[in-house]
Parts: sequence; C-alpha cells; structure tokens
Amino acid sequence: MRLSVWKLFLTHYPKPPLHSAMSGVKIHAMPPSQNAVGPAIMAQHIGCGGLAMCNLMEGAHKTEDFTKINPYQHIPTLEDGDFSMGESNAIFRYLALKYKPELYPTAEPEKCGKIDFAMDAFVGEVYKHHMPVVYVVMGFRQASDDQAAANKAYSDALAKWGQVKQCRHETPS
Ligand SMILES: N[C@@H](CCC(=O)N[C@@H](CS)C(=O)NCC(=O)O)C(=O)O
Repeated sequence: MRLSVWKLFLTHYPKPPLHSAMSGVKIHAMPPSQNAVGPAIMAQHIGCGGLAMCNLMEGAHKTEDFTKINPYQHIPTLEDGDFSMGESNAIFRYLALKYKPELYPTAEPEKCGKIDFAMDAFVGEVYKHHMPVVYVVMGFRQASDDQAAANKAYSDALAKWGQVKQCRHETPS
C-alpha cells in the first residue's frame, strides 16, 4: 500500500497559528505545495502574516471570491488589505520590499540579481523534477515508469541549484 503523506497530513494537520481569521498579510496556500509554502513561511518569519489554508483538494481556489484575487486560480496568492497578487517569486519580493527591505536590498543589484537567479532557477529548473518525486511520495501523482531515473534527475537538479550560490557575484570595477 502506497503511503499517502497528504492523507496523513489531512488527518493530523493542526490548525495553523495564523489562519483565515488572522490579521495581517494572508498567504493563501497549503503546506504540501512547494510553490505556496515558501511565501507563507516568509510572511510568518517576518511577522507580517502567515498561511491562510486554501485546500486545493476541496476546490477552494476555484471559487468566485478566490478568482477575484487571482484569476489564474493558483496558490500562493497574497492578500494584503485591498491588494492581492499571485506568483510565488513576485510575492517573495513584495513581502521583502514592503516588510523587510534588507532581505531584498535594491541598492545592491548584484545581490538582488543573485536572489532572483536562485528563485527563478528553482521555479524554472528544479520544480519540474520536484513534482515527479515529492508529489508521488505525497500521493498526488502516480510513480513514473522509471522512478529511479526521476529520483536521480531531482537529486541532480538540486545539486546544480546549489551551485547558484557559488557563482561569481563581484561588483564590476
Ligand atoms: N508559477 C506559479 C505556479 C503556481 C502553481 O502552479 N500552484 C499550484 C500549486 S503547487 C496550483 O495552484 N495548482 C492548482 C491548479 O492548477 O488548479 C507560482 O510560482 O506561484
């Protein structure tokens, strides 16, 4: 029998400390979503808000109200008062710029460039390998015909992503 981490999660998930009734920035998300959980953790870390549970399995992202705040019906979606936006990396930048500017120091373009390189490479280069491994373990997807190859591809993609940090970033003289 295949272990469904997701079913375990639904059974045991405690109410998060910051839920839909919370004040501050809401990050509509659910913990198993790789794209969504990062911005929720960041909001909580900064202390400006946190995760508002959006259960994709119940279609919470397909409602009329949700579609008004993100026409793509995706998580993460941020709500900050009357303002709303989607896209995980854009949300990271917004949170930093508004609530913790030292995390995205716009006076240092090389640092911001490196941050953007890492974030975009994760979405563009790593996530496609994340899905056929982690989401299989969580019970969202069927295993691949060659799961060992999928596992290796994910491991390789993560190792390469780790090299982003080492890339040169000196300020040109
Ligand atoms: N490029 C988007 C991708 C967001 C995305 O695909 N989110 C998934 C969850 S991991 C989702 O909302 N899926 C619901 C659906 O497509 O119906 C981002 O980085 O925020």
